[in-house]
Amino acid sequence: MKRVIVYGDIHGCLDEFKDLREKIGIKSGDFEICVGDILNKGPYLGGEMISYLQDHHIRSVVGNNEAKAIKQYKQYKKAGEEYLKSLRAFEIATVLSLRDDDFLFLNSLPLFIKVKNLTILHGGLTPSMDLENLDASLKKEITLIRYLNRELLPIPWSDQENRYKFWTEVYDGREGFIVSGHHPFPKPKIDKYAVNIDTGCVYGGKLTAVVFTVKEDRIDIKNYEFFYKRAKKDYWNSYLKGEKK
Ligand SMILES: [Mn+2]
Repeated sequence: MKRVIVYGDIHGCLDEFKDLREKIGIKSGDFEICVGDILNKGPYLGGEMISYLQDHHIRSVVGNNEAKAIKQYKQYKKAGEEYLKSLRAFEIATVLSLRDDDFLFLNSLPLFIKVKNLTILHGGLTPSMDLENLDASLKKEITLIRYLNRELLPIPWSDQENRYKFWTEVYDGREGFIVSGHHPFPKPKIDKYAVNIDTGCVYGGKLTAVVFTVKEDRIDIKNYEFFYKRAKKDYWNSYLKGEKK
């Protein structure tokens, strides 16, 4: 392993993802990992995204959108067509694009991946969470955490008023240097022990990758490099306009 390359939230933006990989110049010996939310909201379907990752040996952690697709696929298999009526158009498209094999792939995605002194996860951590000993009830939280309140507890996305700090600002490095996604910022959010690389490609922003080099069996977390690919359009807002009609 010579380089570790981590990709931000792709959300079905496969064209941008391919372009970004080309820009980086992927070669054998590179270890590629996604921060999750590979599917939903964007132009390419879940099944297509999974095939691409598998064909290119790209790994991923689970994002909240994968967790949702897993749940919806299970329900669909149990209750049939009738269940789909309760879903939004993009969710139906995702569910119908999945084969049983894809479902198994989604189900196998880990909550986090540790590569030496580097950790990849989708959302975030609170100061009291221990990744190796997570209570079952907290597992979902890892994919959802963004801002914390004054007690350093996670708050829902909608609770703007009680936002005290973004979780990366209080993270102390105990789980290694973390690369995460889930909350889009205009550019990567860089803190002492973590970097968030969701730059909102599906919302017309850009897709970000961060590239680390491996030196003497350690990952050099002081000298990483970002690569970007601008989104061709604001896919999600185009979708929302169509949904309203
Ligand atoms: Mn997410």
